[in-house]
Formats: sequence, C-alpha cells, structure tokens
Amino acid sequence: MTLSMQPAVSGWEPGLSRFNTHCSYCALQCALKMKVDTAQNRVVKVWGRRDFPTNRGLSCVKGQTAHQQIHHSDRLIRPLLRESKEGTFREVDWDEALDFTARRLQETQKAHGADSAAVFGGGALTNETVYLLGKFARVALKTRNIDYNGRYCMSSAAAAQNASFGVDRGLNFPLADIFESRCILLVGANVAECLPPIQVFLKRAQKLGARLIVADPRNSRTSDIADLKLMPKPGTDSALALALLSEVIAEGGVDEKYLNQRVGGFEPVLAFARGFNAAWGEKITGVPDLLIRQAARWLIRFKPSLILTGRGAEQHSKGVETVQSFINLALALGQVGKVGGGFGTLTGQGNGQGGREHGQKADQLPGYRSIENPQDRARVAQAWGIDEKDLPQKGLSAQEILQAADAGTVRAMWVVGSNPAVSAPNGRRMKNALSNLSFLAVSDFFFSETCQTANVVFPATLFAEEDGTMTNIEGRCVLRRSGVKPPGEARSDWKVIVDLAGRLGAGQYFSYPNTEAVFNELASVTAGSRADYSGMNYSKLERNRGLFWPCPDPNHAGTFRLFESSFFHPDGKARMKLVEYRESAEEPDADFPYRLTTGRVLEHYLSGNQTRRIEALRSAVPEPFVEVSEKLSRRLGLKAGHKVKLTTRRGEVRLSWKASAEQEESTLFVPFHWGGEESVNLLTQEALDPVSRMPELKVCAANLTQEEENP
Ligand SMILES: Nc1nc2c(c(=O)[nH]1)N[C@H]1C(S)=C(S)[C@@H](COP(=O)(O)OP(=O)(O)OC[C@H]3O[C@@H](n4cnc5c(=O)[nH]c(N)nc54)[C@H](O)[C@@H]3O)O[C@H]1N2
Ligand SMILES: Nc1nc2c(c(=O)[nH]1)N[C@H]1C(S)=C(S)[C@@H](COP(=O)(O)OP(=O)(O)OC[C@H]3O[C@@H](n4cnc5c(=O)[nH]c(N)nc54)[C@H](O)[C@@H]3O)O[C@H]1N2
Ligand code: SF4
Ligand SMILES: [Mo]
Repeated sequence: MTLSMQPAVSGWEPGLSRFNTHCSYCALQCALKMKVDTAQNRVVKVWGRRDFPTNRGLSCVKGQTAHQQIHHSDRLIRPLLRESKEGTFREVDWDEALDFTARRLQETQKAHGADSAAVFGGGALTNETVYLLGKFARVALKTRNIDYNGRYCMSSAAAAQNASFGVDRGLNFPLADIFESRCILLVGANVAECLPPIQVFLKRAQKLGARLIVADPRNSRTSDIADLKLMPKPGTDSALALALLSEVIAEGGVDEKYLNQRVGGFEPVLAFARGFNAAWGEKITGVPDLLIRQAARWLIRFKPSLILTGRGAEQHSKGVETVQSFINLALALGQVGKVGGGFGTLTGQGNGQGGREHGQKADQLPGYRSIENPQDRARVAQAWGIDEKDLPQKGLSAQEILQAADAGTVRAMWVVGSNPAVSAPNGRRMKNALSNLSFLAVSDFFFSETCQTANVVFPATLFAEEDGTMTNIEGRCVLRRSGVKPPGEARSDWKVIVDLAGRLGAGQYFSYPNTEAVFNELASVTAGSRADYSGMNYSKLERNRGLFWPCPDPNHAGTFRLFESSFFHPDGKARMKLVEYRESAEEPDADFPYRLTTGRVLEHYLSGNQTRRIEALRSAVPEPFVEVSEKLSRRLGLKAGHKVKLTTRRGEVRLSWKASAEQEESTLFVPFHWGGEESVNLLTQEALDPVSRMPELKVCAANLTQEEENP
C-alpha cells in the first residue's frame, strides 16, 4: 500500500516529510497535516488543514497533542499473556498469543455453545475494522453476540432517527449548513468542550444573525455563549419538547402544508400536545414558563430553525422517546430537509457513525442492513459466500453482554477498542462481570483498566500507523492516511482479525492484501442498502475530501443533504410519534435527594486511557470533580479544598468539588474519564431504554456530603 507521504518539504528540510490524516479522537475527524522526521520515524509537528471543509483548519488541544500517543513510552509493543491470578503478564510472540486465543475460544464454544463467546467493539475503529469484526463474529466465531460501545453513545439517537426518518445519519446535512440557520436549539450538548470547532461555527452563525438556545442543567462553556439558556432538571427533556410543541401550536407556528405533504401520523401527536402548555413544562422541568414560550417563539420566527441533540438528552432509559419528541417539534415547524433548518444529532466517537453502519451492532449487517430481515440476510450471506442459515441471528446489546458475563452465560470475550471497565455503568458489577469471564482478550495500544482482567492483550496500532476510513459527524466518509511505522510488534486490528479467523478455520473468507481491499469489499456489500458506499473508493475519497453516503455509483458525488425531497420510509414521509413524558428510573427521594449526571471535559477523552497519558492534558485536569450549584454548596456547607462524598444506591466516591453559579439546583455533574475508585461509573445505574438498550448514564438519584477529614 502506498502512503500519502509527500516528498521532503522543498529541499530545505532534509529528512522531513508530510502526510494528511485525521485526528484520533472525536466525530469531527478534524483533518490534520503532520510533519515527520523520517529518520527518527517521529511526528514533529501537527496542524489543522484549512482546505478541509469540516474543520476549516481548526483543531482542539486533543488533536494538537494526538501525535504524542504515537511515541509514548506506555505503548504496548508486544502481545501479553497473563501468567498469574494476581495479574502479572509476560510478553509473548504473536503466534503464541493468537494460538492461545483461538484455542480458548474454541474450547469455550465447544463446551458452552457458539454464543458463549462474544465480541465487544468500539466507535474508534475504522470502517474496515468494524466491517471485518462483524464478519469475523458471524462467519469465523459463528456467535450472535457482537455489540459495541456505541450502545452507550448513539443508540438512542439512531433508533429515533430510524423510526422517524427511516434512516439514521447523525447529521443529515453538511455541518456548514448551520451558517444558514437563524435559530439553533442545542439540547444536552456541550460542543465547546466536546466538539470545539462547532463552538467557533456557532459563534459565526450568531454573527450572521442566528439565535442560540442551549438546554443544559449546567452552565456549560457552550451555554456561556447562548442567547437563551434553558436549565431543565436532568431527565426531563421530553417534557421540555412537549411544552415547546404545545406553545408552537398555540402560537400558530405549525407548518400544516409541510405536515400534509411530508409527514405521517401527526394528527394524534398535535392533538395530544394541545393538552399541555409552558406552565406544565415548568412544573416538570423547572424551566420558567416564560423562557419556554420565548424559545418556542424564536423557533417559529427565526427560520430556518435547527434542533440538535447530544448525549445529555439521549443517555437515558427514555432516550429514544426524547429524541423523537424533539423530531416531532422540528417536523411541526416544517424544518426538516430545509437548508439550515431541521433536526440532527451530534455523533461523538471518531467513527461513531460508520461504527453503527457496518455490522458490529448486534442487530445489524453492513450498510445498515438488518440481521432480522430475510432479504438482507440473504444478500450479505451471498456476498460472504456462506449459507444464509449459517448466519447467526440478532444477539445481545453491549450492556446485556456484560450482564451475561456476570451471569456466566457469556464466558469468553474479545474487546477491541473499548474500555468498559471504566465506561460501563454500575462499574463494580461490570468489573466483576469482566473478571468472571473464563477468557478475555483485549486489543488496545495502551494498557487499559479492562486489560487488567484480560488473559491476552494484543498491541494495536494508532491512527497514524494504518490507512483506513472513518465516517464523520456529518456522514462524510474520510480516508485517514498513515505516515509513520508502528512501534515494536504492534499490529493493526484488521490484521489480527484476519490472523484469528485463519486459526478458527475461516481463513478462506478473510483474504485481503490491505485495507483498501477490505474497503472495496465493504463498499460492494453495501450496494443498494441505505448506507450505500458502493460508489466510493480510496482515491475518490481522497480527491473529494471525503464523500457523503449514500454514494451508489462511481459517478455519484455523494448525498450532502438526505431529506430535501423525501424521507426514507417507503411512502417517502417522515413519522411523528406520540411521546408521553415519564419519569427517570430513579427520581430523587429523602435518602438521595439530588440528580447525578455525568459527561466530559475538553482535555480528556472517554475512559481517559489515551488522554490521561498526555502530560499537557493530564496536568490541565488531573482528577475528577463534582460540579455543584453555588446555592447548594452553601446550603451543604461545603468547604473549599476539602473532598466531598458522593453516594448513590450503588456505592460512594470521594471527590473534589467546584461551585457553578447558575446550575440547576438538584444537579450534580461529574466527568467520567477516570477509573478505579475515582470512577463515577461506580455510581451510575443500568436501567436500559426499552428500544435502544441505552443505559441511563445521565441521571440517577444521589446524595452529597462534606467529608470531615482534610483533603
Ligand atoms: N473533550 C471530549 N470531547 C468528546 C468526548 C470526550 O470524552 N471528551 N467524547 C466524544 C463522544 S464519544 C461523545 S458521545 C460526545 C458527547 O458530547 P456531549 O453530548 O456534548 O457531552 P456530555 O458532556 O456527555 O453531555 C453534554 C451535556 O449534557 C448535559 N446534560 C446532562 N444531563 C442532561 C439532561 O438530562 N438533559 C440535558 N438537556 N442536558 C443534560 C451535561 O451537563 C453536558 O453539559 O463528545 C465527543 N467529544
Ligand atoms: N457515566 C458515563 N459513562 C459513559 C458516558 C457518559 O457520558 N457518562 N458516555 C458513554 C459514551 S458516549 C461512550 S462513546 C463510551 C466510550 O467508552 P469506551 O469504549 O470505554 O471509550 P474509550 O476510552 O474510547 O475506549 C477505547 C479504548 O480503546 C483504545 N483504542 C482507541 N482506538 C483504538 C483502535 O483503533 N484500536 C484498538 N484496538 N484500541 C483502540 C483506547 O486506548 C481505549 O482504551 O463511554 C460511555 N460511558
Ligand atoms: S478531538 Fe475532535 S475537535 Fe479536537 S482535534 Fe480531534 S477531531 Fe477535532
Ligand atoms: Mo460517545
């Protein structure tokens, strides 16, 4: 495979070359250029590419330091095999690690059935890896149990968009469309810290005349620039959406012509919403009725108006309903499909979008095909050269796989690109579940908390060490080029999949010279599907700065906007869904009077296994904290510099605290980027959304007390 290395920079910097790549972290997939000292195989400089339309030269502190991972002394460079119960490991060669893994997987499956082995993937993996991982689970391992960390991330938004629009592409339009918006409502999204270039774009949109409304129980860095702040109690967003819809109806803001032409099922939803108003909304959400009415008026008056949701609205046991209730609002306003208006959801992980399209989800086959649909099954089985009857059925979701490990029905697992020991809710039980497995293999480039319970650890390559494609927040598939050689014996995930498949006797289905060949197979398997990549190839992706799916033939330029003329349901219409407000799984009570919510800070990424190792990021935010409203901190007599004790029905954690001036008073916020005794997931709960199987990561009942001893 040729690298996109360019020749040494115009002669005056001998031994230096440059290559184009994309950031290792979030869904923006900021386009970066890296300068490499070729003799040392070292990246010496990084900058954002101005010619790339998604980030326009911007990048955040994580992207700017992402290359420090490459040369980090903590890199895993040889496979590790556990040699004792206490968790000591020895380095082994690849053959030993792979032979051992294949043998243990086979022994487990022989004794306990095919589904006793599970695969747990991630949204940071390339499309090629995700595609192969899904194929590996079904064809080589023959298990139905494969799922991924996107269950904790995009599953509610995805299920809601599928139900309402017939397809799920996080944003159904290019990001640059927000410059056309005149009103933007962000619900439970802190883009200033999580997707920082978007904060810059929002400011620009404001300069161009847009009003920004932010719904967040906290005073986030994003709400700092809001023209209107709504601070709902965690878990009450669907009531906010219903109150907004009722006010839009009362103000005459419903676009009836649009509804008649483009939407099905709206009459009962509008009739139901008429029974509510802003005063009811205030009772449930705590947002003053005046502000709810003002927000509704802005959404009507300042068009195009756009609604965007983030995990704050979605990571709930009613996440799907909540997203649907905001889609109802956007449809009633007649905005979905209009440039600068409508509805979208902000995908989080680097390949959170492609990761849910190409088959590592329990219910999905590549191209968003359904594993439960006979035609879809037949099509994919034929492409893979297997009998449809041999294709396993739908399996367990991510949290349910871990629960099955706890129960002893899943006994062997391979985790690729996830750190559930930190990121899964009800952490103590989940750690037990991982230790309960009779065999655990983990692929990572840094030794994670999940590796601690592994029997085998495979050293993986990093973003700049292997070519592959990622599908970004917009639905734009981009080619991420490599420009440095991996350290030691680190091996790309896709190669490890191929190696293991061979050892499991399925080598004939996994014969690829490089990732480009994998991509070409993926693209052809998706032909005719909803997420159709069949008109894409590596050189076309590179020439076009990525391509939006569907892209059904080689001459197709990609689909920038999905819903301009129709939706993806057979009648071409979107659907409204009647959503009644219901309470969260745990509401505050006398023992646990507050609402604990969780999320992120700018400097750290997810379970923190990557960013806690980068000095500039670690020192900026070295430890977790709980953010408390100023009022509550005074009421509780919290002492500056002293730790506090945060308790829920699942456990307790000691933390520093910070006061926040305006925060909704019942809300306590903790970032989740740390493991061990500092992990906020020791406190979170497992209540799952009935449709998406998303756990309720964004709210549970909690108590907070001052710790007596000094810090
Ligand atoms: N720096 C950084 N950036 C990241 C990531 C990271 O870990 N670190 N992760 C990436 C990933 S995978 C994701 S999914 C995205 C997540 O991006 P976001 O969804 O923006 O991130 P969160 O901080 O989880 O939550 C957003 C906001 O929701 C608010 N919130 C909490 N509960 C509720 C509620 O009930 N209702 C409402 N309306 N708001 C609520 C929180 O106060 C928080 O400010 O970020 C991506 N980018
Ligand atoms: N309380 C609480 N919990 C949450 C959330 C929350 O808001 N609150 N958010 C949830 C969300 S949205 C998400 S996305 C999940 C994420 O949860 P995790 O899946 O645990 O997230 P990461 O930390 O990205 O884990 C990825 C691991 O794989 C490694 N890795 C990264 N890229 C690759 C690769 O290409 N190959 C291999 N082999 N390894 C790789 C990293 O070093 C890291 O150890 O957390 C969820 N958990
Ligand atoms: S973390 Fe996200 S916003 Fe920051 S540089 Fe990387 S892709 Fe861009
Ligand atoms: Mo996520």
